[in-house]
Amino acid sequence: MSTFYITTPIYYVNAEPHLGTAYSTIAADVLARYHRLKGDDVFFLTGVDEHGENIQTLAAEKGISEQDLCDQMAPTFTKLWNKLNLSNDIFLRTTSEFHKRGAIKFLSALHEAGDIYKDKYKGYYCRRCESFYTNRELGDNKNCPVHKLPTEWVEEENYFFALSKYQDRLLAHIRANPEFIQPESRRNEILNVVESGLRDVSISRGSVSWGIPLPFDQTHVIYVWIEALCNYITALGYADDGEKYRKYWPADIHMMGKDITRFHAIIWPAMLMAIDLPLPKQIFAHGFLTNQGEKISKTKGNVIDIDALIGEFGLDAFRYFFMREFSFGNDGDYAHERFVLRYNADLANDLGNLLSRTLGLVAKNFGAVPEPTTPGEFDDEVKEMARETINKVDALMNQRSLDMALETIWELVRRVNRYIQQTQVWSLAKSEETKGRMGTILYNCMEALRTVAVLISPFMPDTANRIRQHIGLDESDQGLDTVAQWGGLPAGKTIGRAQPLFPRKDLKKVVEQLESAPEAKAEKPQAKTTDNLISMSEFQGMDLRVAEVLSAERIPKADRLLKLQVDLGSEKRQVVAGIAEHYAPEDLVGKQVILVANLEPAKIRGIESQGMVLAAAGKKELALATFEKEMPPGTQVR
Ligand code: ME8
Repeated sequence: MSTFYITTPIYYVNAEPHLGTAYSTIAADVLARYHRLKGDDVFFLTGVDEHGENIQTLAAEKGISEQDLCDQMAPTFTKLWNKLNLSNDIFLRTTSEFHKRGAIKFLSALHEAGDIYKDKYKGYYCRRCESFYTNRELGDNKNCPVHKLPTEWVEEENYFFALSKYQDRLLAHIRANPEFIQPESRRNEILNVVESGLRDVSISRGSVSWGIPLPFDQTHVIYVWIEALCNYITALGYADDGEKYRKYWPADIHMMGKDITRFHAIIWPAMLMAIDLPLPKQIFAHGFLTNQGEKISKTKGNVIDIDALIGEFGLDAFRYFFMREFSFGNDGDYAHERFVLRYNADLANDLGNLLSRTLGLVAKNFGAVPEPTTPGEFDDEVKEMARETINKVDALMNQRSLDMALETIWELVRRVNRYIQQTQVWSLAKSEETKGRMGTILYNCMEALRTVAVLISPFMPDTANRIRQHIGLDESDQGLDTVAQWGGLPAGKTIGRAQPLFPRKDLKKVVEQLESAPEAKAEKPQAKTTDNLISMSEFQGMDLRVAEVLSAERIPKADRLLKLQVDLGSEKRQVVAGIAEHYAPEDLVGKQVILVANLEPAKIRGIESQGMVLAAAGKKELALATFEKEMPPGTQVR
């Protein structure tokens, strides 16, 4: 039996899980379930990353111990993962003893390999990422490439891993194994980074106490990222060379978001090379889920209420939507409208109708699964397509094209609906002569539904079971091999009408309801938590100025936008602002507003915007921030 070991990132416990972290974990769950369906011996790891400076700072702010903070936060993950019906085999916490012992063993091995040395490090550091960045990565403004906030100059004595030594071997490995880093865009990005030269990386922190002490210098803790990467082997019992470790390592796939590819595709494999351990077979980095174009994250306060979505659509529709709607590997912008449209089209119409039409006709005319006695036109085409669908889905799952795998299953669903139309099966009940044909067509529809149920089970486990029950099967025994042969559905089982699997939704009503859900209502300033705190230097990084509006005009075909020309004293700027629903252009001329003057220029609807005006923005209302007395344009706002 083949083994299949799949992992997700271990998530930081400084914030609760959200749609983004759920997305990675559901995708991993789908692959884990798919491989179980194929009969593989699967091990699926997820967990939480509990050490490091961010946790230490947050615990201090809350006035509790770091361990208490972790103990409070870890269950918020397990609770959501249970709700999402995830089938992970382990939930790893990095504060657990087996992980600590494993990380210590790993660092000792690196040390013994002679690849660790002590040095002074100077560089730009982002505290949120807990990561140093090079000038090249930062660009001119020295802002962190992930958070877009200023980094700090830090000088510190640390231990280093001789990453540069592994540059050539790594390059050769990436080149020789096209599957190693996927998708292709990420592979090219990593190839570029490695080709342009690797620098050694720091692997310890002397200034942080919340971590695992370095085995060879107890005054330092292991840098949280290095320790976190070890989780992929510590979870298997690497500390004691356990049975699982010997069975499942190397991992078949490390699944993650594109933000953390470099750690996984460069540092982790190089460290494994250093101590002669096999490398993971694949690093797969999917895209970001965004909300109005901005990455969804707890610190940005733009999360989407998962409970409200599951309450409205049901868990399986939730899992389906996120795996189907966005091309896996690319970014995807969430909108409630997209969810309702996709739900109505694919689930209520295509799949829901197929089941209810088929079962309705069977229940009314036969009362039981009919015998397929009378073959006829289109039968072979449907059978052939069902068989091909199984193979195509397998290829797509191996390419991690999860959305396309679903699309392929839905092509079959739509084909069978067309088969019902083409054969006009409902009209065949008229005479005993045609009833044999009717039974055969309906049998084929049920048999196709049996195949569909197995194929969708990794994505929608409960729906798959419900379909199976409806067509007279029990929940067990649903491996891929059970649908390899057409005709496996036994005739004769009593069949009743189906309750609608996915009742249709009213677009307008549902969107309105979701927009008034508790998390959607929490406007950003109110959503402030301690995670949102920024340092004085981060605030000072913003250049706020008095700007006087010289002219304002509407932008054709953009109901919300106005184009403003503003006077900044020493210069004039053009700004695109989303305020057209609240201000008439003529009322703005002469108004003094606050401009974020050092924002990167952006193109909005093809028009360059050189800054941003500040406003209080509620759900329905909006008011520009102005001054209580006139000030010279260009004056700094502090
Ligand atoms: O980086 N869209 O933890 P983290 C899609 N502890 N995926 C998203 C997302 C979004 N908007 N937001 C987050 C860490 N993610 C480290 C990992 S692993 C050895 C250590 C997902 O809590 C995505 O998988 O910041 C991303 O890579 C991960 O959450 C980051 O989680």
